[in-house]
Amino acid sequence: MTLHTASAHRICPFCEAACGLALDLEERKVVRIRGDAKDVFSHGFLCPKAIGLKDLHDDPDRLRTPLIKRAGVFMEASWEEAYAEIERRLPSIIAAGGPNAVATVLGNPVSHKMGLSLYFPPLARALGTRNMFSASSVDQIPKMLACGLMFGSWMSVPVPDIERSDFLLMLGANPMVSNGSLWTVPDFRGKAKALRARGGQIVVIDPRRTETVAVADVHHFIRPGADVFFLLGIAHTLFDEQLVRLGRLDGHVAGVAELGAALRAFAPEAMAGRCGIGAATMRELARTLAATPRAAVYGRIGTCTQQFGTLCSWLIDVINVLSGHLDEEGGAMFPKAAAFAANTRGAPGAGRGIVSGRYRSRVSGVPEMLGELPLTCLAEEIDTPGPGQIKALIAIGSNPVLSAPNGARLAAALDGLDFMVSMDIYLNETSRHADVILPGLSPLEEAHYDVTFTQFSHHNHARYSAPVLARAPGQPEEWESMLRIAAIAMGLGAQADIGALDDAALEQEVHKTMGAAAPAVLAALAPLKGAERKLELALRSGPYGDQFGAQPGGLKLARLKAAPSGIDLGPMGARIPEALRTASGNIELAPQMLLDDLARVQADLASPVPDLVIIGRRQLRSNNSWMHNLPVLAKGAYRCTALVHPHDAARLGLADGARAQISNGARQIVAQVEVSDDMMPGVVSLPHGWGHDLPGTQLGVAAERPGVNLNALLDENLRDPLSGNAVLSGIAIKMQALG
Ligand SMILES: Nc1nc2c(c(=O)[nH]1)N[C@H]1C(S)=C(S)[C@@H](COP(=O)(O)OP(=O)(O)OC[C@H]3O[C@@H](n4cnc5c(=O)[nH]c(N)nc54)[C@H](O)[C@@H]3O)O[C@H]1N2
Ligand SMILES: Nc1nc2c(c(=O)[nH]1)N[C@H]1C(S)=C(S)[C@@H](COP(=O)(O)OP(=O)(O)OC[C@H]3O[C@@H](n4cnc5c(=O)[nH]c(N)nc54)[C@H](O)[C@@H]3O)O[C@H]1N2
Ligand code: SF4
Ligand SMILES: [Mo]
Repeated sequence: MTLHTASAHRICPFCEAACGLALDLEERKVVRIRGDAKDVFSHGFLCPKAIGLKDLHDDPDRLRTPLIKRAGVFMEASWEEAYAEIERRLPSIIAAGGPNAVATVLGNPVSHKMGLSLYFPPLARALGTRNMFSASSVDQIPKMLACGLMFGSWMSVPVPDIERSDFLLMLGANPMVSNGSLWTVPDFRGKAKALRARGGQIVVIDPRRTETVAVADVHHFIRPGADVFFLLGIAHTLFDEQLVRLGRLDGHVAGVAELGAALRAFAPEAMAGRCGIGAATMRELARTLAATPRAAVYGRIGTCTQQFGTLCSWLIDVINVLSGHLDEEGGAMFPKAAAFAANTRGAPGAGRGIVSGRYRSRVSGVPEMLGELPLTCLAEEIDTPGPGQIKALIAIGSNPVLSAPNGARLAAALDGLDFMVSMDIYLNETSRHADVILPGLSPLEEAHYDVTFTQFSHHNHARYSAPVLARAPGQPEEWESMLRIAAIAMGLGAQADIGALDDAALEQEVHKTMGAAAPAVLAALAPLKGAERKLELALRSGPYGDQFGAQPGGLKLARLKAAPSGIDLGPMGARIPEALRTASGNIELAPQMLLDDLARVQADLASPVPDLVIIGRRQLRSNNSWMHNLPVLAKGAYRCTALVHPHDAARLGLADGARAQISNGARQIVAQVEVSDDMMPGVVSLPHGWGHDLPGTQLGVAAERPGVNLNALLDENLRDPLSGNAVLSGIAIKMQALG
């Protein structure tokens, strides 16, 4: 007997680093997972989570069959039965309540899955609802708003060119654990080490002395939520000390004078007390940024999930522009993705800019952003009666009962819905509320192209992964289920020919974008279907594409398939003004909406500083709320601990390892204390995504050590008013020892 062995490649779908993995198979089972040393982008790097791919595939709790809830109990069902149940219940809700009676909520995995990200738009069009929600509004939407206003498209987010940089100022990010976010940068450790080896320096601003601080040169504690004061102090200094130099961007930047005037009130000396970082440090950092030819400022989730999230996000790139580092080698540059990037489509250099606030949420009147309403408004839109109330929900790769503030209210609201569908791979804290659960495939069973994170990659590349293992017969891909639900919403029924629907949509799109070339393009795409066909169209018509023959040697799917370790498209290059899509064709440095918000900062300067606040924390062997069921990642020491500075522990009588009650008004949780001088005094850190002790789930491993839910403490009504993003950081708490 011969052993059937094989090897395969797969881009890791677990985080934004998007590492290329090499898998060894025996008898069609994965036996080994390594980093793919030949990968043109990640060069063999992987983290411990990658091994979880195997555990996920084998997890007995992972759903493989649709579930339908009957009389409160989930029963296994066929795909036909599951779609029929949706057809039986969804259309009457739309008929009675109109399109807004159905809501959608998308979670983080949607952006890691080609099928989900490419086929949500047709589902959204078919539903026509304004009630769309996603994890973006507990995450990065402030950055997208700021970049949209400055550069003209939501996804034009500059990223540090770390391989050529000599100075990095990083705020509210911990890439040693998160492996980077809005910055696809596998092996941050290796790149940081190389930066320092060539004489460069990394400065980290964080209320915790993080794992990233351990590979940096300098660390400053900052009061949670106070980054705006620090960044204003630096931006002020650039004007005050005549350090502004636009360099090559001169002539492409509007609003410099207005900005200078607006910043006059924010001298570092006036900001220091509020942010906890001295004025001399802010001035020195401004001078270093101005004097270092290759430098960048980068901020991530810690700078977004706070009440001034949009201002922080804006100021980071304001400083990059003013200090001459935007769009420069070694600075903050714009990736040029091979497919799907809005800033590579249409006429280069100018566009329509972004629009937001086209409508407002029904209950709290929060403005629309990116076609969405804040996730923190979902519960009230369900549990507040009246015309326009949400009656049905389609949740896609989303677990807001744990991931969003006040999950208890949301859980109760979900129980009040007339109908709920979850597209999910687990029966978990959110999907337990569904009437129908449609399980996705294991990542090993589906093809992959990184639609989203190629747009934030520090080095341009294109890679495609073929399915590693065959899926069970009859198991649809997730994009097929989305089209099925779309067909049901359009009144075409569960038996509709979704292939024909997809063809019609493609024809329409190609005729709109390709004009006279459309018939030839459609003929070239004819052999493909679904997500792969969309990918082929985007690649071939994209910035490196073969333009359907006009650029022989250009990219197309067949070339990617022939290069399993990917195709290197080179380091980031200068893209201003070509990448801009603002109406003026300039970088808008001083959008009025942002200047106006400075009044709120002024007013906040005098606010009292609470003596104890809580922030979040990410952990290497975890991914938000959903990887705690994988044995290989769940093992080891108990991790859901509240880190408390020794001074605070002494003051509050909290012992290491003891349990303590943490409260925010009437909201309370009990957590295990871990005394740690890595914390800034007055700041407590607890990871999010835990709390797997709710009834009705099927998460055997996670339930053994459920942890506690940080979000149960947080207030769903606290938002950055500009972007609607949730405030998750710097919330005042009380802490009390338990006997
Ligand atoms: N306090 C606090 N809260 C936070 C954060 C924080 O820092 N602090 N971070 C926020 C951030 S940045 C984010 S992105 C959100 C994340 O919020 P969510 O996206 O709601 O949370 P996840 O835990 O990523 O849940 C993903 C869901 O997708 C399912 N899933 C996994 N793979 C697949 C698949 O292939 N197909 C389908 N259909 N489903 C799949 C999982 O079972 C799970 O139910 O959490 C936010 N919440
Ligand atoms: N292993 C692992 N990797 C992940 C995830 C995960 O759960 N686990 N989640 C993924 C997701 S969805 C995302 S969005 C990314 C996020 O990626 P990152 O943004 O790198 O996320 P964090 O590791 O949470 O780092 C945020 C840092 O901000 C600090 N911080 C908190 N409040 C403030 C503040 O007010 N000001 C400043 N300056 N700092 C503050 C925290 O102490 C923390 O060190 O990570 C992704 N990668
Ligand atoms: S860093 Fe992220 S993408 Fe890379 S192996 Fe780990 S989880 Fe996967
Ligand atoms: Mo996120």
